Amino acid sequence: MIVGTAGHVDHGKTALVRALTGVDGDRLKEEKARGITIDLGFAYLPLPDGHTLGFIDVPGHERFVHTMVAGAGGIDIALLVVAADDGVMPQTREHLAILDLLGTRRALITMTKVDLATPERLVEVHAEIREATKATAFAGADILAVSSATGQGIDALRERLVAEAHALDERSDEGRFRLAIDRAFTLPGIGVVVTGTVLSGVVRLRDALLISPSGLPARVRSLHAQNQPVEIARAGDRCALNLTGEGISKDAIHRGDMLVDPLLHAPTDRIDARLHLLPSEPRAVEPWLAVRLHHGATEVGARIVPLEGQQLRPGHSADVQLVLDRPVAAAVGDRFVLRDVSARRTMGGGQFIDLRAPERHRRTPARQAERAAWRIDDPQKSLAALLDASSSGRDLDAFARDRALSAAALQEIVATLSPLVFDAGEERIAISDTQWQRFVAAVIERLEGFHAAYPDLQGMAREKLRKAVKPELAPDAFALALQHADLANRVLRDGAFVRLASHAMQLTASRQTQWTAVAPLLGGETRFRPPRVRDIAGVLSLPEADIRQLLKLVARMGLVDEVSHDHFFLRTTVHEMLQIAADIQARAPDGWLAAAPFRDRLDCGRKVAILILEFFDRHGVMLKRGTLRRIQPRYLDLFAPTT
Ligand SMILES: Nc1nc2c(ncn2[C@@H]2O[C@H](COP(=O)(O)OP(=O)(O)OP(=O)(O)O)[C@@H](O)[C@H]2O)c(=O)[nH]1
Ligand SMILES: [Mg+2]
Repeated sequence: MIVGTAGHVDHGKTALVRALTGVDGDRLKEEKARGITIDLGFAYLPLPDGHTLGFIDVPGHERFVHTMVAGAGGIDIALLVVAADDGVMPQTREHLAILDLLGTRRALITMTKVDLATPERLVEVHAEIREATKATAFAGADILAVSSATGQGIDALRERLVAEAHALDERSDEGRFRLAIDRAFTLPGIGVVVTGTVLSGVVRLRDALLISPSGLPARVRSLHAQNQPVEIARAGDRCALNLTGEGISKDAIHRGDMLVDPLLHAPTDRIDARLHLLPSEPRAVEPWLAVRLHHGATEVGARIVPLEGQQLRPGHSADVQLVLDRPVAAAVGDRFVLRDVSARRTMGGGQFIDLRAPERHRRTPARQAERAAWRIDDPQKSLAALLDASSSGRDLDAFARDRALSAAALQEIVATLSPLVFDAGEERIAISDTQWQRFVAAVIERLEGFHAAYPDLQGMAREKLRKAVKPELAPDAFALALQHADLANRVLRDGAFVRLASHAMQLTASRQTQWTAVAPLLGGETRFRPPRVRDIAGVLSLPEADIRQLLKLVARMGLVDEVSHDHFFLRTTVHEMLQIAADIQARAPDGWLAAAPFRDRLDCGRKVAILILEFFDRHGVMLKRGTLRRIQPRYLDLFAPTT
């Protein structure tokens, strides 16, 4: 069990930890000289039953509140220290507020220095403490009277802590490994050591991990939990890890970094969160207010964008977007504390909701529904709600990563919810049954609408369709979705276009009129050397572009083929030419098709004959060797009339 001290400067926190454990947490020369705590202190008290009580001793001075927040993140129980002579003071209240915001559920309150106060004073301070804690999670906590100077009450307090340790539920090891680093230093002969509290999961010797947000790889060479060498450490343990790896050095690692399972490394600088603004705040939070964000052992500048209304008033809670000065390593549900930019006061705090918050459309009802879904504690219920709320399907691995879920936990959830999953390489996109039905209906409806509006187009551009349909799937997932059995027979892909299987292209009335005029020009005697686009336009006195468009259209319908640029032949003519070529080849003694006899039979001139043969080459109908060609028999029907 990890105990964290809290309380105003000079109220006797360090002295109390020393009285309980025999260890002096004030290690620094400056701390000794000034008689105050500056950095976090650590002490361990092994118990006869094998348990170890770990203590994190924090500074009380108002200038070091950021250090107190860094220390208070991973504790199991808070030990609030109030000096009987001084009574409740500003940092007593501020530390209380911070513990409350960090979600600390257990606390013991000690009234120290009782040797310095009269019995009347003790009664007074007792009442002050009750008053100060009444609106916090520690309202009913016991208040123990102690003196580190005389030893009064120390044994009773220790026994009480031992009882608390036994009553504490084992923390679950579930989830992937995360540890908030609060110290990094080098030990001679050993190397780089980091310390911190394991927030989730387990860590073993030789594990490969990452420092986040830097992304530096590290391997665990040795491992201590509660000051004892171990092979494995788990959530709730206070660890010291000797790390090795290229680039690992004391200067490359900082307080506030996270040591994580490599799969969890995905720093973020835009987070939607639930924020509670303390009632003591002088002003409401307005958009883009600059603050200091404290999370785990890290501290970073941030700006606040209220998402419900334009302001957040003191004493109220609301969803906000936090825009960070630099990315941090975080998980959904993590607690945070906000302090003002000049680091004078604690303003409020709360919990992270969504680590991948969008910059735009962040206040829409759809986003509100997504945040509500993320906020659900139970990961299975949360994913179910997210799948229903999602307007785009949900990347399963990103979901598991942001909640630090193990592979097994994710698998179990997916097996229970059994959503449709599209395995699109990097991503596995899940979509709920309801959303899938909606998607299928939307695809069909959109294509029907498109075909009705543009009967002469072969179909809708796939990317355009993807964006027009809700839920909007990512491109890879969308391509897979169109192949799903529910759609595969009804929707066809045609190059970059998508159409309904039932759709047959039709010309509009005006196009039909044009085609009726153009078609005879392509047939008849001159069908093997038909006029080009420009010639047709001249004959009919129509714009060239119009004729080109018409011919491209009827080409898609299979009535003509563009043999070379702007030179369209009737499909029946192309078929006929291929038959002629086959006939020539059949009669040739060497079995090869030459250009000259082909030109002679078509009477189209050498240049056009070559263009026609090259057209066949492009379609793979003919194999060319030198100037000769051989027809691939299996392609003979390529231009045959469809029945
Ligand atoms: N008489 C008496 N003095 C005490 C007691 N506890 C602490 N002190 C004295 O009070 C002074 C401050 O004690 P610390 O333990 O350093 O106080 P702290 O809360 O750790 O202070 P910061 O860490 O700087 O916030 C020291 O001179 C202690 O010797 C006590 O129970 N009785
Ligand atoms: Mg101290």
